[in-house]
Amino acid sequence: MSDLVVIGAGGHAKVVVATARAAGFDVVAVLDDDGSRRGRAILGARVEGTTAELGRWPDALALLAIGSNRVRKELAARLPARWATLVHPSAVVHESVRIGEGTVVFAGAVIQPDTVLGAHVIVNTAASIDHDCQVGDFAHVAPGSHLAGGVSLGEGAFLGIGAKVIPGRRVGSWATVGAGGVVIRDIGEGCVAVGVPARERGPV
Ligand code: JB2
Repeated sequence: MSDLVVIGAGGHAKVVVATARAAGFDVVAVLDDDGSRRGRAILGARVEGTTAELGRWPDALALLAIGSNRVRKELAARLPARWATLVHPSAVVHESVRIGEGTVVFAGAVIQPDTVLGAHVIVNTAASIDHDCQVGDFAHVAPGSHLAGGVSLGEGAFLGIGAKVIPGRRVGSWATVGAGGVVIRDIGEGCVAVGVPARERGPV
């Protein structure tokens, strides 16, 4: 059993702790830079301090359990950690799929052959990613979202809950697709797209 330090003590961390335990990790500490959270617990795992204290667990792997794609990017660049990769045992991930460090795949997700997931990606509950997709670092595919084959998500892209992307389309870096949106045309870098079909509302 590997030791894991979970960074972040909010709602996303709760699911990360549950996933980590299901995947056989021992969650030895939770850290949060909001000092007021010290002493609280996430599913029984104590908030021991801030990320400045990461060195207290030199042999543990770590996982950024913060929903904000930009905050995960900032912390990944700054913190001297060895990152875990978590896959819930109920997820179906083809053996050809490549998964970057720090990435989490939650319960019920399905990932099909030859898809590549970058680093610190979130594949949330019951999302599906079909064959030959490319998912950039720090992207987040929210619960119940579906990517058809050959879709590409840029770095930090966010697909809201229940969003869908038809085959071969690209969602640009740091773009957002609103909940339930259906992407049938490429979405530009940094754009917000909403609706069915999803239409761009311009940069954030
Ligand atoms: O700038 C920051 C920062 N901003 C927020 N730097 C650092 N180091 N940490 C930051 N945080 C941390 O993110 C907070 O201290 C806290 O630990 C966490 C925010 O918690 P919250 O419960 O608000 O959100 P979350 O990121 O855990 O979960 C969101 O994203 C998930 C994917 C929620 O929307 C969930 O419902 C969602 N499932």
